[in-house]
Amino acid sequence: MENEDAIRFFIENPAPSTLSNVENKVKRFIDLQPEERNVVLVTSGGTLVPMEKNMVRYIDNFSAGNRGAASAEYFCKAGYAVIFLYRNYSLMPFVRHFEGPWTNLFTKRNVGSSSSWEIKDSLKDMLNSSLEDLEHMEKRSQLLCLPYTMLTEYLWYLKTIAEGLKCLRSRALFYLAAAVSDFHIPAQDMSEHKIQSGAGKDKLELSMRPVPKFLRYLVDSWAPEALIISFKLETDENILIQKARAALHRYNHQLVIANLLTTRKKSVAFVIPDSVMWLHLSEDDLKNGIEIEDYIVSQCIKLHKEKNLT
Ligand code: PAZ
Repeated sequence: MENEDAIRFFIENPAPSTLSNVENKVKRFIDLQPEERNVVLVTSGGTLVPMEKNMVRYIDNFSAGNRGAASAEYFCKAGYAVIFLYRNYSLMPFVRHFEGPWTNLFTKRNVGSSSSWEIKDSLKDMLNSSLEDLEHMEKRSQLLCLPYTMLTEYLWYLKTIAEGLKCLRSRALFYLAAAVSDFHIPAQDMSEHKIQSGAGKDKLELSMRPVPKFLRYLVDSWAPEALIISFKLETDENILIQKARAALHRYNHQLVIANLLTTRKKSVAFVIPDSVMWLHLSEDDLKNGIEIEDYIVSQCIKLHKEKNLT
């Protein structure tokens, strides 16, 4: 039944025209990897669900993309090759500290009677080392960045990347930090044109359908030998662990990392079938600029090694 849901979803939402380009890039990237290098897919950012076919309005999932971008960096630094599937214009590895209003990066310098804009002195070293790191990772074929916007693009790309990574068997790791919509408006129910307001309309009623649970297909058939780590975001702490456990039980993968919206940057819980381990940044960590993704990624790599030893 669930399998039929997924097949129907892909029939009703045909592949984006960019899919073969993504497929080729992924294949080339995997071919370039040395035998001993592990490969991780890091997903990041929120998916967008259109309300109209000629889209004016949409429903978005919250995510700035910091978790994904920071984690991708730590995986690269630990020697992994990273496929970074990210929401277009969300944060990106190595240059994530320079996002935001770009005019903030520059200062005006007066030289004699003329003036010119230059990068602020305080940012020069950081910019230099970030761009060096990025260049280094790209030269070593350790980073492939693939943008998506729509939920349908995300799901098609996820499937295609998983199929590409299948040949790596247990060397592949999936680190699913993107915030993926649970609901969508099926194409056949979607308004062709901009939904109209006007006289007599005092409310807008939308009917959305659940998105098939693709994690099941990833675990069962797209990437059965890979280590699969998903994230669970909640806003109510009373249900967080229970929901993470339910996901683990339902999809039968290896780890759910649970976090609350308000504390996600300093606390996460690692939920595995028979235990829960909380990871909190200490006051010292925070003072020293340690990021929680540094610890999360180390734990995930440890788990990947352990899985491949057994
Ligand atoms: O992108 P960000 O750093 O602002 O937030 C990260 C996060 C909360 C989106 C991520 O840790 C997460 O929980 N992703 C899964 C969300 C979900 O339950 O669908």
